[in-house]
Amino acid sequence: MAFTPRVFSGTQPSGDLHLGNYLGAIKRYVEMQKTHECIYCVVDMHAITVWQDPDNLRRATREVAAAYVAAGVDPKKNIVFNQSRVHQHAELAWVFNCVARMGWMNRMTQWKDKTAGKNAEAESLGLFAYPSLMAADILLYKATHVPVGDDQKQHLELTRDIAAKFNNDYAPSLKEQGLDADFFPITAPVIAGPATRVMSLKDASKKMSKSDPAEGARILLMDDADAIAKKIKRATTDPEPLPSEERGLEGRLEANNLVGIFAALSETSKAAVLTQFGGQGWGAFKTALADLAVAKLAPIAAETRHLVADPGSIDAFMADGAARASEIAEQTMSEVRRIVGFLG
Ligand code: AQP
Repeated sequence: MAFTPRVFSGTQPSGDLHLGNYLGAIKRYVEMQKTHECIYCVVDMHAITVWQDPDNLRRATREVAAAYVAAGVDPKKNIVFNQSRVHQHAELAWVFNCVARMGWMNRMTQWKDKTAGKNAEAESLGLFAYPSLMAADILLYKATHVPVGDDQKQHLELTRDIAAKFNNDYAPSLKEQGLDADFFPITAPVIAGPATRVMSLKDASKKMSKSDPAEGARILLMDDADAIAKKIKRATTDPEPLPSEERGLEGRLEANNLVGIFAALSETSKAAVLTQFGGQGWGAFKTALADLAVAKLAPIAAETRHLVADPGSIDAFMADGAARASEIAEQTMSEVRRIVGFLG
């Protein structure tokens, strides 16, 4: 069966949004709405896989939704909502917990990275099962495309494995129910562009992340011009000037990261950035990068602030989005209940 092209993606309200979230995900959300039917979720159920203060979670959930809209997502044309309002996400995740295998989950590098050097036994069961809920988020809407950062690639592969195993395990039931053999699509990750993995400004071997204790490692979407300029100025670099060609970035993690950020923000390629800055020192490049980052991020921050000042309007568009999402979700879930043999 040919599936209607449909985009789904989500971001956790688990901390302040940073440049990696913007370039790897939110900017792509805006681009994809031009060509696709899109569903953009604030994945609050994922956020509580690690402890969240309830008041803070409410604030962050509204702020992430506001940032989507401030960045250019249209909540009327698309569906924008918070995950917990559509209970079918949890329901399908349970079915997928029974489809996915422990071995698959154990191989997830994000789980391994997040628990490395820690007492994994003390982590929540939710953190371990997170990729199964992510598969449910996507497949509930039979999404064909998921724009994400490179760090989510393995979770997308797991989503495909879960879809394939479900379709296979329940093949006789699908036939009996008169449903297509490929009930769930084999979803394609959309990971493209010069900044699919934005790295820490302090240690370019680590990805820029919300949970990094080093504040200077990430640029926040809500940082003011001063903070952005300071963080870029203090970003770790090597002593060499910028290379003139892309292959000169090989083995130069910091240079590769900053040039990638410049290219993504200016919607050009790394090669084009190097044509402009090749042979120059870091001073001029960092000043130009700071100016560019401020020019691109400041209007989004200002609009986000404007939107969060009226939480009622954010709640209203998310309630509307959830109502529209629920219709699709219930259609899928009512079929899933029949397929697996639940009565009622
Ligand atoms: N550094 C990054 N570069 C490119 N894309 C990134 N994303 C996250 N970090 C980068 C993408 O942003 C989207 C939302 O991510 P998320 O909030 O759902 O989860 P995350 O990957 O756990 O985000 P963080 O900020 O890195 O949080 P922690 O500190 O908890 O690990 C996703 O599409 C993600 O790929």
